[in-house]
Amino acid sequence: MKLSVSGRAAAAGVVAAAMLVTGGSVAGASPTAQGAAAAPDIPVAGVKAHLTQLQSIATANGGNRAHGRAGYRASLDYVKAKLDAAGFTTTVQQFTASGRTGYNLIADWPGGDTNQVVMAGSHLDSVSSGPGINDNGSGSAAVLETALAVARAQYKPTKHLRFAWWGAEELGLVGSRHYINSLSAANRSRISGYLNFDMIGSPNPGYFVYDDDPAIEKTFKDYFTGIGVPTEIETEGDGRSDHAPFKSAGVPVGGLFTGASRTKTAAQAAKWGGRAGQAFDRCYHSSCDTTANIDDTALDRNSDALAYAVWELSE
Ligand code: DTR
Ligand code: CA
Ligand code: ZN
Ligand code: ZN
Repeated sequence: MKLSVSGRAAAAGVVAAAMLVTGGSVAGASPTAQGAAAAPDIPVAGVKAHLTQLQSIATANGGNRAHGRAGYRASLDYVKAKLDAAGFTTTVQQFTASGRTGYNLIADWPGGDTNQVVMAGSHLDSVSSGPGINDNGSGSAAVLETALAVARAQYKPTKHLRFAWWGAEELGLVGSRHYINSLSAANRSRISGYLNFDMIGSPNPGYFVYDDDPAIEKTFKDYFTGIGVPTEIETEGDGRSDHAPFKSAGVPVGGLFTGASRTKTAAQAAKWGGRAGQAFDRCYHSSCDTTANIDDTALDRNSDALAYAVWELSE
């Protein structure tokens, strides 16, 4: 069942009305050499403020934000309220998994060519054993803050921007698969790319770029080259996060990852810093995946890379 309520339209009691995007320049962005608008810096303090809220939600709801639990729905309501207030058209998509009701949150930025949809998404659910701040509050908060940056800039890209927060990823990519399977073939073909962000603030971080679509991979690698940070190809996750259902449907995909339970090598520590011989995230799927389980530099760099890619791929 789909409930479509837009922020402004909700205030007027009208469901899912498209909003007129007022004119005006793209504030807060400077043109690049090609004349296109450049992405603004994403304030890591803003991203961390969302993580603090998600931590509070978990603490108030049995210590987790898992599918089918109160903490998940409270997390979704928090993200949706921010997006409605910023002028997005939001849709809550409902599904059932393991006998419990799950929800995806989809947020469309009005305007742009809806035959060319650029999507950025992350799963919002945690495991039941902890608050899931790195996995995956980090991706969810970065996608949210980037969407809010689009609104702050009143960005008017050529392509249509859509942001998504998935339910029940930890049960096996259930929410994202429900979304892609619910689209008509025509609407699936309108998605020109899907960018996935699942664990992008690991406390002993690596900088991994998905190598699925070459153009998307290059976009991310160009960003990291520009800030002098070496990257590696992400090899742990084929099929292990929400980009997989999109890839299976023929949508070009990409994304970023800072590592989970695998161990950082000495060579990786030499180029990235951190602790060789230790896991990238020793609190993966554990109760210690709290706001203390985040590397701020990794979260900042990946949030800025996310915004860079959204601007570059949608102009
Ligand atoms: N499946 C994710 C964690 C994960 C493990 N490997 C990768 C690679 C790329 C993205 C995510 C992951 C989870 O536990 O949510
Ligand atoms: Ca930043
Ligand atoms: Zn997980
Ligand atoms: Zn995850």
